[in-house]
Amino acid sequence: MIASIETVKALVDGAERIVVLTGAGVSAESGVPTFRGADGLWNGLRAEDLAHPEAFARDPQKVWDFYNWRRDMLRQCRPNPAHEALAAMEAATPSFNLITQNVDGLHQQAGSESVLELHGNIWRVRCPQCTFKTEDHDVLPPLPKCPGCNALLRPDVVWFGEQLEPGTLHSSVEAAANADILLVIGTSGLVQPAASLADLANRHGAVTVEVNLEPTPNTGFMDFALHGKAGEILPRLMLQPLLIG
Ligand code: BJW
Ligand code: ZN
Repeated sequence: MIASIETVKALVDGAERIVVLTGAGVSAESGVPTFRGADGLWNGLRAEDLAHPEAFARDPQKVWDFYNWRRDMLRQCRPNPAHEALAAMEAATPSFNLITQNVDGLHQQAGSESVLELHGNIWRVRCPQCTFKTEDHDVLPPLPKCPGCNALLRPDVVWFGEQLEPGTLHSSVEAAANADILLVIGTSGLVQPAASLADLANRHGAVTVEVNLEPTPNTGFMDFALHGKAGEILPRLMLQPLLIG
């Protein structure tokens, strides 16, 4: 059901346990391209087709070029009012969980402290052969090698067909199952298991609210939908009433 911001704000204000699931749309107003739709192209290739272990095995140079291009682009991106409103919501709410599918680190840059990163983080790089893992914001050599074992390093992100980090997934499932309200913001809801967190929360009695530019396949089973830009809607959920007198 399409709701008014006032209705959703009253639900957020009245909730004790707030859980938020974000996707690429929350970073769109920071200039980060989304995955699907007209934006989801890189050099004529579909971004989601590069996020595959098979693509990396077939042409690691092309996949690394894509990730290095994104790292370079992301260095210039800053959090937008949606990220900032969610950081403020966390600070104002004793039980708050932010689950993100995004790998860009913009929630943390905005001040969010406890972020469950379902699909990893683009600033981290790891060795598939040994335990080496590192994090920095530089553009890397075209084919970076492990300093320990010389294997080809890879971005520490989750590609299609790969398992999500079990602890992060477990914490996300627990949070969704115990939420009073789940806000699902800027995701097409096509990628599993992230997409089913909304259904899970719903079945456990949470109020579910979708914030998106447009309807998604999940809109039908959400309790409420707000259509518009996350960077315009979320700050309005955090507005405090003016004190008079
Ligand atoms: C705005 C806006 C604004 C724009 N304001 N809104 C069950 C059934 C079928 C398949 C599967 C299943 N379980 C698992 C699978 C397979 C697969 C999957 O889900 N496939 C489907 C696509 C069919 N899942 C997996 O493989 C996952 N692994 C797994 O489950 O392991 C076990 C297993 C394996 C195999 C079989 C069974 C079990 C791993 C998924 C990893 C996804 N990885 C990526 C890349 C991450 C690294 C990187 O960034 O490079 O994650 S793919 C890409 O999609 C990325 C995103 O996090 C993810 C979701 O995208 P998102 O965020 O929703 O973005 P968009 O672009 O799709 O949507 C943006 C939205 O924003 C739109 O709706 C806009 O309208 C909106 N918007 N501006 C508000 N200003
Ligand atoms: Zn190594």
